[in-house]
Amino acid sequence: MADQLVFYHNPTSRGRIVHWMLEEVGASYETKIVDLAKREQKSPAYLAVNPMGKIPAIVHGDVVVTEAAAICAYLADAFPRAGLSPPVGDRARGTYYRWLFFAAGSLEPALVDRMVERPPVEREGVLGYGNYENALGALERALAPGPWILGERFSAADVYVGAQVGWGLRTKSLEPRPTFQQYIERCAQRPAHKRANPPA
Ligand SMILES: N[C@@H](CCC(=O)N[C@@H](CS)C(=O)NCC(=O)O)C(=O)O
Repeated sequence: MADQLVFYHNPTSRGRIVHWMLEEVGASYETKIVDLAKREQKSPAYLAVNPMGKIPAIVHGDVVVTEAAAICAYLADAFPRAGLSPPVGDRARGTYYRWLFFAAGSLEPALVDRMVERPPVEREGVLGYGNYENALGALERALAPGPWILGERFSAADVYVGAQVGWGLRTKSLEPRPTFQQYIERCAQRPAHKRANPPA
C-alpha cells in the first residue's frame, strides 16, 4: 500500500505552490486546512509538524517535508512517473537545481522585500539577491528561451518559479515584463495548474 500523504495547507498561503505540485504528480493526498486567522499554525499540534509554525508542510509516510521549494523537489523525486525532475546523473539536474534554489533563495526575498517596501540597504553585496534589478535580470534570462526552464521539458522548477512569478505579478511585486507574462500564461494552461487554481 502507498504511504499516506498529508498536506497542511491554507489556500491564501504558499501552500498554493504545493497544491499545484501535488496535482502535477498525480498523488493521492489528504488536505488539512490550517486556519491562519485562528493561529492554528502556532498550535502545539502543528508545531510538532513544522517548528517554524508555517504553512505549507507535507507528511509522507514517516517523513515530514517543509519549505515549499523542498516539497516540490521531494515530490518530483517521490513520484518519478510524472517525470518532473531530471534523474540523478543527468546534467540537466544542475540547471534544475540552479533555478529552483535561485527562486527560493534569491527571487522570493527580492519580491517580498519589494512588496513590503523594505528600505534599500547600503551593503547590497551581503544580500543573497544583490538588488531587485539584478534578480529580475537573471530571471528574465532564464525564462526568455522558453518554453520552460529546461527548454522543452517542464519540471518541478517551473512549478516553483512559475508560482513565484504568478504571485509576483498578482501582487505587483514583479514588473510585468513580457517574458514573465508569457511564461505565466503557459503555466496557467497546464491542467494541474487549473485544478489547483480554479476560477474565483
Ligand atoms: N520559507 C517557507 C515560508 C512559509 C511561510 O512563510 N508561510 C506563511 C504563509 S505564505 C505562513 O505560514 N505564515 C504564517 C505565520 O508565519 O504565522 C516556505 O517556502 O514554505
